[in-house]
Amino acid sequence: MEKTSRFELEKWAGTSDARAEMAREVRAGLSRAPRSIPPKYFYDEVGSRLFDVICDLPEYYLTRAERALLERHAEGIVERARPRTIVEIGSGMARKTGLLLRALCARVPSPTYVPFDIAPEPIAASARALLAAHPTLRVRGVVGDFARDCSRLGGGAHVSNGPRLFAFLGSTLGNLDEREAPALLRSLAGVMSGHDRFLLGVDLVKDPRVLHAAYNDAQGVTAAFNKNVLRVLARQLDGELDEQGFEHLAFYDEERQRIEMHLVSTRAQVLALQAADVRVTLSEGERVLTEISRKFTRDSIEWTLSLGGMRPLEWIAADDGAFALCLARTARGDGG
Ligand code: AVJ
Repeated sequence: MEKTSRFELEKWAGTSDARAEMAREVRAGLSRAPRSIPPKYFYDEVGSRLFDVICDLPEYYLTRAERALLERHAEGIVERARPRTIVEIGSGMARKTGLLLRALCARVPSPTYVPFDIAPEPIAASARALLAAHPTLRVRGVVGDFARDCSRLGGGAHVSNGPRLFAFLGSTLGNLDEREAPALLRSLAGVMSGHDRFLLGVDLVKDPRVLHAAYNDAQGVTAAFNKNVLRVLARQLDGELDEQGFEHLAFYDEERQRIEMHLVSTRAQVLALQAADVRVTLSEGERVLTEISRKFTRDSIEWTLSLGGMRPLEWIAADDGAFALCLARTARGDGG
């Protein structure tokens, strides 16, 4: 009997530093104008569960649109990219990765999946299901912050004996602004060989009413998801925050081609987080930006990729133009 474990988990984010870093980031965001909270802190256990519910909402078309594209194209993508390993940036619950992994496992004898996420729980939970479904698969999870740790995917055992497909799905790129998105792509391009490929899933510019509805669902799940970040901060950073004192606000900015999600203070109040040394006075109606969710066109994504040192190879859009997958490679000339 072979005893080697098919599941390993490596932590690149030390838990004690993680809290200090959260305190620093939250303090910085809340003291700047406009005030903001980094969106990665939405995803505690409750937040991850709420996001799961969002993915199934009738208004939130993104997950279904991307899944439909992968159902149709995963095999072709894997056939052309020829990976031995799939690295998923911001893997979360890996809701749609199974489609790529099925194609991978059908092609290569010892396939590897590297889920990379800020939290260990979703990695472990999704790995269990994927390992059961794919008997030859090996999972080597990494807990880290993709905005900081991607360059480490270039080290040691991570440069495996074959091409890798880096997947960045779910339009998570949309959370990053015009400076952050190219910076992340550059850090990925820096660890990619000429044989590696990058698969990006992005939400597209469309009728503002459709976008508005996707972030203002009738059941109020998105509102609850937005407000939950207050509980995360209160718990992690020793604060007292009254959810009642805030309202959910999400709107589409047509000029900037992005959804902005805010928490609006319903009254004058002090937002105090002892462990982060935060004491901020919010006036009635004052907004705290909790997330941007950028919407792209083929042009704007190709421009973003080029700023990030990547060259687009293939554009696969849904027939109704709701969502797209883009396959790319590093713009450097080596190999591939
Ligand atoms: C996971 C960042 C892609 O921006 O649509 C869903 C998060 N926020 N509803 C998105 C989210 C509000 C989602 N991403």
